[in-house]
Amino acid sequence: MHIQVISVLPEMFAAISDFGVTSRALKQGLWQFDAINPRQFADNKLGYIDDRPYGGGPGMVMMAPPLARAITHAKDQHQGKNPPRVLYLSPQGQPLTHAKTQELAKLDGMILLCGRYEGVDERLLNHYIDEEISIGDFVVSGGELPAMMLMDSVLRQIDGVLGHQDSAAQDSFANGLLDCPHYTRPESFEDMHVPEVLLSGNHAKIAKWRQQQSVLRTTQRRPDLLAALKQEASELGISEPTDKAI
Ligand code: 4GX
Repeated sequence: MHIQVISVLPEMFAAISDFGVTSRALKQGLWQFDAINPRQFADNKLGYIDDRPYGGGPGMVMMAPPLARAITHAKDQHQGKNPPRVLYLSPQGQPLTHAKTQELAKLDGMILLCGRYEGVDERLLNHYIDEEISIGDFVVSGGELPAMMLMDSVLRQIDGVLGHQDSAAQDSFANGLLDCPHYTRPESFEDMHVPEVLLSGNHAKIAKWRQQQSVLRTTQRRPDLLAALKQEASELGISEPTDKAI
């Protein structure tokens, strides 16, 4: 997958290109990365790409023309047979979910527009952006960290990015539930013991316990996820067994 980011702070992306599993995968050629600074497409020598908002008010708005040129340039540079998806990160977008990261992981490429200041001219969003995505109902100072969160969550769905083949399948949300608790040595820590079942060596029992813990935690912490799972089941025509004649 070829990921191109458009950002006035391209150096921030070292966090994902130079560290951890995403860096190793980049070196292995499992994905390609380019950061494009939209200042290079400014129509002034100083590289200004923002201006005051029409109608007044505080802050600055990123101008449409330089961003349009940056996106067009990114599309021209795109490697891969299918056109890349153009995404904008903002709190006004659709919430990012596990299902969305799986969908994006199948793409040949993504162009991620990272906004700074108060936002981006709406006309650019309407004509150059395929999808607006939010990483949560809170505000950060720019689209770079949200873009890196999206990139990391998408990249870990790609075969070979995680060390262990089924690590991604074991993640929270992979089956619509929260993850089970995990333990490692020592067996006893500050008078707290590892659950006996995990020391039993009975793999069927262990799998059952982990599944129960996942359901219990989801019920206690995220009942909304359980409700979504029930909704999905009913849409698939899955119902609880009945002893009544049909
Ligand atoms: N999930 N931000 C975008 C720029 C901005 C300001 C105003 C539109 C209107 C965010 C999030 C997020 C901060 C990225 C504001 N855009 N992005 N940025 N939550 O908070 O994705």
